[in-house]
Amino acid sequence: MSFALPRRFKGLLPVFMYLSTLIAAQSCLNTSTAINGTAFPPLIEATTEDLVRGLESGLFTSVDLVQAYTARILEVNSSLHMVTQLNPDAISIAAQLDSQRARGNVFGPLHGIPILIKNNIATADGMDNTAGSYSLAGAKVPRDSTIAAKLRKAGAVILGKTNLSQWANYRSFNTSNGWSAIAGQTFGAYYPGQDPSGSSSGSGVSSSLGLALAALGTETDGSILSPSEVNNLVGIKPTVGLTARDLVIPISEHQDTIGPMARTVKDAAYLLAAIAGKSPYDNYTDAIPFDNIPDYVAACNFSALSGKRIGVPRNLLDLSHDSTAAPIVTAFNTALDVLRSAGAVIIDNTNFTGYDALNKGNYSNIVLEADFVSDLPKYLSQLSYNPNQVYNLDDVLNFTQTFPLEDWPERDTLVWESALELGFDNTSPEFWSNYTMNTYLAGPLGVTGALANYSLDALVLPTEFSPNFPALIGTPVVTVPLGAYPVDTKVKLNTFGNLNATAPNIPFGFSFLGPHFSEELLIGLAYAFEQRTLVRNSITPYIEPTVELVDVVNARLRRASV
Ligand SMILES: *[C@@H]1O[C@H](CO)[C@@H](O)[C@H](O)[C@H]1NC(C)=O
Ligand SMILES: *[C@@H]1O[C@H](CO)[C@@H](O)[C@H](O)[C@H]1NC(C)=O
Ligand SMILES: *[C@@H]1O[C@H](CO)[C@@H](O)[C@H](O)[C@H]1NC(C)=O
Ligand SMILES: *[C@@H]1O[C@H](CO)[C@@H](O)[C@H](O)[C@H]1NC(C)=O
Ligand SMILES: *[C@@H]1O[C@H](CO)[C@@H](O)[C@H](O)[C@H]1NC(C)=O
Ligand SMILES: *[C@@H]1O[C@H](CO)[C@@H](O)[C@H](O)[C@H]1NC(C)=O
Ligand SMILES: *[C@@H]1O[C@H](CO)[C@@H](O)[C@H](O)[C@H]1NC(C)=O
Ligand SMILES: *[C@@H]1O[C@H](CO)[C@@H](O)[C@H](O)[C@H]1NC(C)=O
Ligand SMILES: *[C@@H]1O[C@H](CO)[C@@H](O)[C@H](O)[C@H]1NC(C)=O
Ligand SMILES: *[C@@H]1O[C@H](CO)[C@@H](O)[C@H](O)[C@H]1NC(C)=O
Ligand SMILES: CC(=O)N[C@H]1CO[C@H](CO)[C@@H](O)[C@@H]1O
Ligand SMILES: CC(=O)N[C@H]1CO[C@H](CO)[C@@H](O)[C@@H]1O
Repeated sequence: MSFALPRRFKGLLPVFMYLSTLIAAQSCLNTSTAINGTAFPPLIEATTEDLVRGLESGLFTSVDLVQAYTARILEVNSSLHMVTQLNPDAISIAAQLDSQRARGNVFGPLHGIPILIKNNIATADGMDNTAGSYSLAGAKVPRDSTIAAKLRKAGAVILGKTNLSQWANYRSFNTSNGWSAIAGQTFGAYYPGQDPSGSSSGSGVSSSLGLALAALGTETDGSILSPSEVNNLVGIKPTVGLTARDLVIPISEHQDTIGPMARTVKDAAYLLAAIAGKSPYDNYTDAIPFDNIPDYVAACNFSALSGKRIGVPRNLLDLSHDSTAAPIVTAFNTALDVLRSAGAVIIDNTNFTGYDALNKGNYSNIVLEADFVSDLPKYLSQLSYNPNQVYNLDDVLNFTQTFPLEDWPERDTLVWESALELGFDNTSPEFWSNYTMNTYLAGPLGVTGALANYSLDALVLPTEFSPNFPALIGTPVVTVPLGAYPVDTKVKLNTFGNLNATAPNIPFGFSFLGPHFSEELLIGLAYAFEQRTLVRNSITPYIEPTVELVDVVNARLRRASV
């Protein structure tokens, strides 16, 4: 589920703006968004703790929140196409949660708080789960996915489904990030026509603009990290197995994972705490090594970087593949000083020795293709209603090539054709020899090897270069905003030719990598970095919704008084 297309073009000059943001961080005192005389931040900045405080003190209700976020979605949807579907039950769910709160029955910190989820995570309700394909329009699942069920159990309101790169970017060699047949082209909010990256494109755009508290994305190789980076967000790509994947449209059981995309590290931590854990429907979650999920929110500690040994796998910052990423590397190098001044020890050149062999080999393509051929039919076989009778990749391929709105052959289906030509699935010896090579090069000769050989706590990379090695072995990554392209950046198109892939003001990020199930550690490091830099607040979207909670609350009070 989720494969990020590489961004081929980059801008020209570095920018690293963390100093200027200390001023922007004051806007919690913004009086125009105060509610009944009580200060409240604009929704583009409101955190979990702000929302909890407002709900607890009766400043607003969960129904108010649903109405405010819905109004904001409708304000920008015709420009950005980031939300595929709104939950028709959201208001009644919020009303129920409000009355439960009134009776003292609060499920947790997310009680009554709206969250958007990517349109490949199934819910057994009035919403579709399509991965953006007409082949799955109207299809039904027998129950909620574990992830959706956990969100509901935590009291969150599932507000709607976000647009994505169709099939999580696993269909075509020549398409655009954030495009799906069902919901059209998603755009980023930091430049007109911005490539939103993918495949969790709509989740990234929605979370960044405050169209919900936060959103969930999915990742196979880069699909949380990359759209988090270009949409100015914190993204957590969890260890494969920390979050259950049942009833989530798959690419690869060995690489798929589900995680939060939020405006702050702490918000992302609250969301991860709600969705992490074992599930009888996904036995990869059996690998979770602890009985109780660690307290990810408590891990947000300003001193977390103190005394930590942090490695830089310098040979991955490979500008020969992507020379225009030079400005990102400059900003990254400057940011290493932030870690040093927070008490971390930086060990440079902790290189990943498997890098060249991995690039030359074809193991990762083969692993994903064989997994997809195996895992897609397992998902389809669980549908309780399958209106187009698609049961395997051949069926989906045929549907896509014969259904005009799928935009074939303009957007090709070569990824699938290549997978079908492979002629084996993930039970074959050929699969296992490729999987073994892949995980050896990315593990012992990559992430886990560097951690052990240099006695490191964690590794850091520009997010641009961070997804691939962790993707192949299923280890976690957390990305935090680092900067944005400067005003004089030359605008460059994506390869499909319909999006501005590099342009002024497009954000980029800084990634922390660690061993399997090290989310608690990485969240702490990311928080300590975020609190010292506060880059996000200094980068502003060119388009923003204007409805705030105060508008919804005042309208309600006016209605009540007539
Ligand atoms: C206060 O919030 C409003 C609405 O988000 C925004 O337009 C305005 O610029 C903010 N003012 C300050 C001083 O941040
Ligand atoms: C507004 O605030 C005042 C005092 O601060 C309080 O007495 C009143 O109940 C509040 N009104 C609403 C509708 O919450
Ligand atoms: C991309 O940016 C250029 C230059 O600012 C602008 O003219 C064009 O409209 C943008 N593309 C889209 C799809 O908005
Ligand atoms: C999960 O269960 C399947 C059979 O249902 C088995 O083939 C597979 O090895 C198990 N995987 C793990 C990681 O336990
Ligand atoms: C925060 O981290 C520091 C440094 O590791 C540690 O000494 C301190 O106890 C931590 N604080 C909390 C509240 O965990
Ligand atoms: C690590 O990689 C960098 C960049 O390719 C190179 O300059 C450096 O010599 C390498 N260091 C080691 C120890 O291999
Ligand atoms: C790599 O694998 C893909 C998919 O199986 C195939 O299309 C491609 O030709 C292979 N390339 C090489 C160099 O073997
Ligand atoms: C291919 O799809 C078309 C229309 O969607 C359908 O009529 C036809 O039977 C399908 N062919 C196969 C071989 O599945
Ligand atoms: C990988 O898969 C290919 C078939 O595409 C096979 O020829 C090869 O032996 C497999 N194993 C390795 C390690 O390349
Ligand atoms: C990709 O698609 C675009 C738009 O149809 C086309 O202009 C371009 O030539 C295609 N590129 C490749 C490499 O096929
Ligand atoms: C589905 C949906 O609600 N679409 C809305 C998108 O935004 C435009 C303009 O704001 C509305 O007219 C649509 O109804
Ligand atoms: C809810 C919403 O705004 N959905 C829109 C997503 O994008 C498609 C394609 O442009 C629109 O048709 C939907 O209305």
